[in-house]
Amino acid sequence: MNTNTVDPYGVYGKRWSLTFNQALGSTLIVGLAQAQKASVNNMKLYGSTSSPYVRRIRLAMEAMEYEFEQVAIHDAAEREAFTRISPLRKLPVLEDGNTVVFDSHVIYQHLVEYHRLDPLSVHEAQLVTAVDALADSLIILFLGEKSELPVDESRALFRLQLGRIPPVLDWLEQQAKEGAFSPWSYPTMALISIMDWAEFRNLQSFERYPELLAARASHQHREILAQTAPA
Ligand SMILES: N[C@@H](CCC(=O)N[C@@H](CS)C(=O)NCC(=O)O)C(=O)O
Repeated sequence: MNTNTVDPYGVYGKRWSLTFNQALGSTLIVGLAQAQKASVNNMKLYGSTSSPYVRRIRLAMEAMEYEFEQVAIHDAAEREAFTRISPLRKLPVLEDGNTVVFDSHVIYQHLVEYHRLDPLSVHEAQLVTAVDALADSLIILFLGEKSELPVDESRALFRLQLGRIPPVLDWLEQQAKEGAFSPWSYPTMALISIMDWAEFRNLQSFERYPELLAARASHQHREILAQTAPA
């Protein structure tokens, strides 16, 4: 309340205002606490146990309560039904109360805004983008193989991916050498998710990238990694 304004109600009015403001304040605090609690308890993550994009979000949500609902996104009927939840027909999708958030990047942003995850620095965002480039290229190669196409230099679609993967890995290796994946941060979660997935699908070996292997090994003791290993 602005104390410079004339108070037509005198002392009693002031008292009333104070009491009212205090009451309003506590109502707001209780209301916010309830909203946050309700929101935490109402979270549902749609995903799969193999997707590297889903896994990075599961790792980031380790300390949160949420329901994990598996979607067989490549099954025609489930895919069709899932369109009601996300027009993109891609995993992950987060439902938080009445809010539906699709794409791992937007989900992470949502978790920063409403569930106190650390915001990413520009460097961290760049690390995640490089991991995405690797992930997307590997996924295209995987889908090429699954579609029984010739996954080699003869096709521009695959040539571009095959040409991108080594320089991205070299760049990530250098970043690992400089300690970028030492903290248990979102870029590290994204990196380990794609490394494990690439091996799980027999798409990429990391033998030539000792710094990346060492960075992953330094986090191997975390139970959440075993709990979310690709299956
Ligand atoms: N940019 C998206 C990529 C998500 C993505 O590609 N998800 C894959 C699973 S790893 C998917 O749902 N694929 C189904 C499809 O492409 O139809 C994100 O960051 O969430």
